[in-house]
Amino acid sequence: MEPRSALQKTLTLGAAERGLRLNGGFHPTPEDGLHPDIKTVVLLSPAANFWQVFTASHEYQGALPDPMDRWSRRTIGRWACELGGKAYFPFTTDPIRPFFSWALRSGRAWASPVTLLVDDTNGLMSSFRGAIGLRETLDFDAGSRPCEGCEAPCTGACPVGALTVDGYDVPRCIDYLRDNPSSACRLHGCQVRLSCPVSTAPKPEHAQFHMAVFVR
Ligand code: B12
Repeated sequence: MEPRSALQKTLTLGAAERGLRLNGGFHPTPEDGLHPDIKTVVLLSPAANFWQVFTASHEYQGALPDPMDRWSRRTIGRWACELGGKAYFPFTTDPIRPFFSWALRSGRAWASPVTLLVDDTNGLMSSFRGAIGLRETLDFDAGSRPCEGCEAPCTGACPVGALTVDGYDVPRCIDYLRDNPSSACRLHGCQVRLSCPVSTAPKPEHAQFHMAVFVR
C-alpha cells in the first residue's frame, strides 16, 4: 500500500519495525460501538518478517501460554498508546471484535469461494494480529479481489472435504488434524489456504505453531 499522507507513512514505517503491515482500514459508524472519537480503524497483518520478529521476543522465548496474543497486546497496545489511539485484538471475547467483517469493510479483503477471507497480498493466508483506532481520518486505496479469473484450487484442496464451497465442517477438520500429526496440514498449514496462488507459505515452524494452537 502506498503511503498517502504523513501519518500513513509513519504508520507504514511503524508497522514494518514491528513485523507488521497495514492491511487497509475503515471508518467506523456509531453502530460499531467504538469510542466516538475514533475516525479510522487500521487493520494490522503479519509482514513477511513477522515470524523472525516474534520468535526474538520474550513472549515466544518464555514459558507462559498464548505467547503470540501476549506479543500482540504488548506490541500493538503500546504502539496505539504512542499514537493516541486504541488497540483492538481478534482474540478478545468480551467484547468480540468482528475482524472478519472489519476486513470485508476495508476493501482489501474478500470472502473466498470457501468463505475464508482472501486478501490481495497474502491470499487465503490472510490474518490479523490487531487493529488500531485513530482520531484522524485516513483513506486507503481499495484493492481488487484476487479470485476473479482464478480456477479456485481452494475448492478441492481439503484432504477430507472439511473446508469447501459448502462451508466449514470444523469438527471434521479438527478430528483429521488430531488423528494425522504428520499430515501436510499439520506440518505446513491448511492445504486449502496454501492452495491459493496468492498465498505465501509460512515457515514450517510458523505453520506448526498455529496448527498446534488450533487443535489443542
Ligand atoms: C471464532 C473464530 C473461529 C472459529 C469458528 C469459525 C466458523 N464460523 O466456523 C474456528 C475456531 C473454527 C476458527 C478457525 C480458524 N480461524 Co478463525 N476466527 C474466529 C474469530 C476469533 C471470531 C469470529 C467470530 O465469531 N466473530 C463474531 C461475528 C459476530 O463476527 P464476524 O466477523 O461476522 O464472524 C464470522 C467470521 O469470522 C466467520 N469465521 C471465523 N473464522 C472462520 C474460519 C473459517 C474457516 C470460516 C469459513 C469462517 C470463519 O464466522 C463468524 C460467524 O459467522 C475470528 C477473529 C475475530 N475476532 O473476528 C477469527 C478469524 C476469522 N479466523 C482466522 C483464522 C486465521 C482461523 C484459522 C485459519 C486459524 C489457524 N489455523 O491458525 C482457523 C481455520 C482452520 C484452518 N483451515 O486452518 C482469521 C481469518 C482467516 C481467514 N483467512 O479468513 C481471523 C480473522 C483471526 C485472525 N487473527 O486473523 N476461527
